[in-house]
Amino acid sequence: MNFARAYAVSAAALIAAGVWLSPQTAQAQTLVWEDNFNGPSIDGEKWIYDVGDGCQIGLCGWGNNELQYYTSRPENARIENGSLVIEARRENFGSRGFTSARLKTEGRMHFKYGTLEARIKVPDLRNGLWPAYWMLGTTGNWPARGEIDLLEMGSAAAIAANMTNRRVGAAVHWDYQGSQADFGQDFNSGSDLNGGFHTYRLTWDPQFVRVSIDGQQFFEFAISNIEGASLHEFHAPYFLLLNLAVGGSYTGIPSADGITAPLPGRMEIDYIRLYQNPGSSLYTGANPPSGKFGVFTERNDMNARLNYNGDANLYLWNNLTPIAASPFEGSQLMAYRANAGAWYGLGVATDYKNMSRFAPGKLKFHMRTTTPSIFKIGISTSFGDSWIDFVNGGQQYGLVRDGQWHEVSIPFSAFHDLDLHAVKQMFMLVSDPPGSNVEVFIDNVYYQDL
Ligand SMILES: [Ca+2]
Ligand SMILES: [Ca+2]
Repeated sequence: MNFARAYAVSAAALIAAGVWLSPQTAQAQTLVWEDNFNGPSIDGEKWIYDVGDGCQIGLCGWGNNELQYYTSRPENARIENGSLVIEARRENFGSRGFTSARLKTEGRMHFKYGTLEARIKVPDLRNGLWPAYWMLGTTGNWPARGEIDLLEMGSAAAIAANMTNRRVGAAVHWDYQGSQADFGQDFNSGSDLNGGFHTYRLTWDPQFVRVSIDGQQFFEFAISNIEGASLHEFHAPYFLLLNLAVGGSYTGIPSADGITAPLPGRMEIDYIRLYQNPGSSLYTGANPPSGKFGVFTERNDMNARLNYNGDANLYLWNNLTPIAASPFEGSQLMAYRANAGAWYGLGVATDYKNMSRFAPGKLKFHMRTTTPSIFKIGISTSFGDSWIDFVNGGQQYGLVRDGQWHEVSIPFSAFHDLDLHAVKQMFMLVSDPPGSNVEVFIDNVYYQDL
């Protein structure tokens, strides 16, 4: 109610200032991205999975004590009758008693500002199912990356109020002076929301984040006080997530015997459509590079390369001291000493890069070292980290540990679970603690597409 009054005041002020935006203006937004889920299978150009129970990234239960194991199997996520189906099942899998799926557009579709409309059907949630249609910021650590929840159902409070299938929550989470800040509002429907499709709309502009169901707005959050309320998170790009969790802190159900919802339970998404105005931002990984892509090289035969004055950074993570040495080519190289007894590592981080055209090709670099220790070379993507182990005496991909420069050439097909559509760290090196001090030199790092 207070929001209705506030809205009337601001509308009057806008009219007085002569900047009232007519509904026609709002409708003039352009459709810039959509998935109608009408194809034969889930579109890997638009979606990637989070797989597992979260423990593999140190976040068991995905930070919420969720009970399910997320898979990328069709049992848990598939296209059916023109909808994306996410199915939660009762089955033992990877030490968990339930399976489900979580899909995201990370590295495939990021946007800032716009109108996002989705048509979604939730299953009978009673009790313990937790469907979520939400967004995370593309940069930084939670909560400083920002989170916008557009649909969550099955909360402990809704269960207690006997509103499990009728209450929808929307919320935002951000960082305020180093602490987590939250704001949420609910919609209580007069009838059950499961069993039928409903339309959820986000309208996001530099002033407000608003969410409606079937045209009825129930969430509004003012974001224009960027400095005062520390709201930078809501003026940066986000990606989408869809999942159907089982149990967990939101539901207040911490163990399998509390899950009484009929299973399998299916969350269905008919479509998601994004409309934007000029000046909004959209990333879809369009026009990906090919040929040779320079990661750390000065050679002039690259088709494109990282810009270390732009979005690329070389990070020394641990136990690496720069030393003077001659490069393999050009004027720069990675040249470091690592002390005995401690792990060492470095990484080249960038904004997301669509490197999918390099899938049939190779990661190439020159390396010079005498270390007998085990080290690994990795790439970090929206699907996680992927590593190739270099064990002395094992597969060396061209490296000889004789203190001379050698070209190392690793087929991308040798990396497991590599999501080249969304690369975040293009080159990583990590070593077990060496037995004695070592020197490591790397230069001429690039991706080649065949
Ligand atoms: Ca559809
Ligand atoms: Ca160089």
